[in-house]
Formats: sequence, C-alpha cells, structure tokens
Amino acid sequence: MKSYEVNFDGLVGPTHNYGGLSYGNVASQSNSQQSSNPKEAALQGLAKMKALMDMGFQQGVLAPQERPDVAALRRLGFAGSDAQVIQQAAKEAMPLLVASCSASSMWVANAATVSPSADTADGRVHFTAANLNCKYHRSIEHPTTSRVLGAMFANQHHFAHHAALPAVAQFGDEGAANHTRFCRAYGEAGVEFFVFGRSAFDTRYPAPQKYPARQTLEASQAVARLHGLREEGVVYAQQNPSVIDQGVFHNDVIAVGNGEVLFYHEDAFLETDKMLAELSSKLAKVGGKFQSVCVPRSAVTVDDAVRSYLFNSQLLSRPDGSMLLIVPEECRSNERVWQYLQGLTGAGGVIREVKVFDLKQSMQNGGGPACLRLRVALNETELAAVNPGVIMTAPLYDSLTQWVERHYRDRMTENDLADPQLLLECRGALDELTQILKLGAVYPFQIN
Ligand code: SUG
Repeated sequence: MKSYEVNFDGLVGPTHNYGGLSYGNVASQSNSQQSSNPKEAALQGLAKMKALMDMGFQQGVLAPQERPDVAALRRLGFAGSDAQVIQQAAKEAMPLLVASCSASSMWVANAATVSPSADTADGRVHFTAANLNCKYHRSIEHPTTSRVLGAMFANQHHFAHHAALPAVAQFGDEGAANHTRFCRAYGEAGVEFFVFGRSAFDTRYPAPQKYPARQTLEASQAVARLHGLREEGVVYAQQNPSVIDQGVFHNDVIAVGNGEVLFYHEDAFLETDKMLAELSSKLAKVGGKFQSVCVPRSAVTVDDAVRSYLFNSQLLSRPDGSMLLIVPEECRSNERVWQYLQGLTGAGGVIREVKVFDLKQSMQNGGGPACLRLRVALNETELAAVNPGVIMTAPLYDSLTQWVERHYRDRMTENDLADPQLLLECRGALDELTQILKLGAVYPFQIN
C-alpha cells in the first residue's frame, strides 16, 4: 500500500504579534514590541503550503486558535463582559493580555507528537497533544488543539487521540519539535527518536544553566508508552545543555531527520556517537540503512544555526530517493550557512536541492519552516479517512487566501490587542474558517 508523509501547516492566526513571550527563544525576545503584519504572516505561510503542494507533496492545513483567549483571562480573575475582561486586563496586566492574544498555535510542530500506525501496538495513528507547559501563552493551546486534531482525524478505527500530559514542568512536553521518526518507507515500521532537554526525576542528567529545558525525558517516555511503541523502535537522546543556553529551545532548531537521514549540528546532542550507533542498529532491524549528515561547527556555528534556522528546515523525500531542503530566507543571508548549503547540495550526497522561502513574519518570533508543520505519516487508507476539508488543494488555497485578505489586519501592536473589536473580528473570521475547513464547532465561542 502507498504511504505518505503529510505536512499539516499551521495557518497563522489574525492576532499574530511580537509579544516577547518566550524566554530562551532569541528571536522572540529580540523582536519584542515591534509591530507585526498578521496578513503578510498568513500569506507567507499559505504560499509555502501551496508551493509544496505544487511540487507534488501531500499538504494539509491546521486551523489557528481563538484569540484573545477570554476564557483564559477569566480563569485569572478578570470579569464582566468580554470587552470588560479585555479592557481590565489591558489596564492592570498587559503581559497577560498579550499572552492571551498570542498566535503561537501556528507553530504546529509543537501541537502534538504523532506516531504512525506501523509503529504502534494497536495499528492506529496516535496523537498526544503537547502540554507546552514551559510558557503560559503556549500552555493554553492544548484543549483547542485536541478538538481541532479530533475534527481532522475523526475516524476512531484509524486514529487514537491522547490528552496532553499532566501540566507540570516535570512532564514538560513540546510535541514533535523534539521528536523525529526514521524509516525506510513511511508505511513501514520505523524508529522514533525522542530528544529531551533534562530529566525531571533523575539528577544524574545535566541541565542548562541559563535558559529552560522545555522537554523532559519523563514526558517523552510517557508519550512513547501512550502510543504503544516497542522498546526496539525508540531511541532517547539528550540535547546538549550548552546549546539550549545558546538559544536552541527546541531540538528542531539544531537537527532535522527524514526517511533514513539525520541532518544535525556537531554540538546538538550529548553522547552523539552512542546515539548514532543506537539509531543505526535499531533502524537496521526494521530494514533501514541509517545515514547521518553532521554539520561541523567549523563551517556553521551554533549562533549561525540559531540566527539562520538552517536546521529548522523541512527535509523532504523526492520520488527518486534524493532529498530536498526547505529553508528560510535567513539561510541565504548568512554567508557561512549559504556557502555550506552550496557545498552540501553540490557534493552528490542525499540532500540534492535547497529551496528558499520568505517566512520573515514567523521567523521574527522564532518559527521557521519546520516549526510551521506537523508531520503525519499515513498510508492510503488512513489518508482517505482524514477530514478532506483540511487537505490542501488549489481551490482551498484560493479560499484561504481570500479569507485572509478579507479578515486580517496588516499591522498589529500592543495597543491593537486591547481593542475589544479585535475579538469580534477574530471570532467572525474563525467561524467562517471552520466552515471552509469543515471542522464543525471547535472553538470555545462556538461551544459555550
Ligand atoms: O514556543 N515562539 C514560539 C516558537 C516555536 C517554534 N517552534 C519550533 N521550534 N518547533 C515558542 O517559543 C513567541 C511568541 C511571542 O513572543 O510573541 C513564541 O511563542
């Protein structure tokens, strides 16, 4: 049976702004308070989806969330009508209003961890929504994420959904940003690679000193258990704490894998050789031949990687078995990174081509091409069981582009977030979106 990797990209929400909310994420902190352009952000994301679809890749779309999240503000004690809640928060606790307005659900690599049916004990595709417990503005995403994923992958015969892990730092879970799957073919059993930043219960593991390690070993292990993965099909590795302290807040900022290939920076992991050997032997047991492409620090420094997002690229398999790397424009403007990429694609190795996309609006908050997509490996039958409303087609691209043009503002600052009119605009837009994507009622304002 045919199988595919389907990339579901997060559609940027109408409140996209630079709130400076993510300590440890260099771009988020350094662009704090700048004015953003939500319309441009959404169109840049849609252009990437369309381009990948046009190249023949399977592409889907994941809906944004209701923001401002008035219900979250009410839980923090703000009261009255919706407009009063927003106004009171703006007056008394602007950072909380900003957090409740973040469009951060667009980085859907953090929405969930997904295990394909070939890896799981019950033969279904398993999803665990990520609790994103490290940052308040992200921790409020998972209930809606679960409803949206449930509406997209609604067939219980093929899809199993797990609620987010307990919402405490010891089970901090950032979803697929710290998870990669290696396989010979998408429909065959593979090896799932979980990368954690620290252990919450075992003090023998080192931890970063400056910035938080968002993903714990115990969270990764819980996800593997929930999904029914075999021990022989799982590898755990620790991120190098010193790269977290240099701004690598997720592993997908320093490594990306696809098929049988891991593309990573020399400084990305602890005990790299042991980890590579384990990946290689476990993949061999399921018929795969592991290949690693290490980028040496002498060619690209960790700082270059953080600034350019070289590794936050999408590594995609082409029909001839070679691979294509989708990188952000920032890779072309970094001389060392661009030179490295020229050498890489010219060397006759597996990574043969690089395509550049302008994702500046997202990049300025620390989200590159890979952050914007959730990968779901599906066989033909499973793909047919996905809600067809969320699969990208030329007409859907047109509808979504027109929808963005109709509803999105082209400038957003902190003052705009305090405007109660914004809430009404967003709800109107999202109500229409759920019809376009055939999701049914998924937002709090549609349910309560
Ligand atoms: O969680 N930025 C996101 C970026 C997530 C990138 N995702 C992956 N690497 N997979 C984060 O730090 C910034 C929001 C703000 O500051 O307005 C933010 O949430």
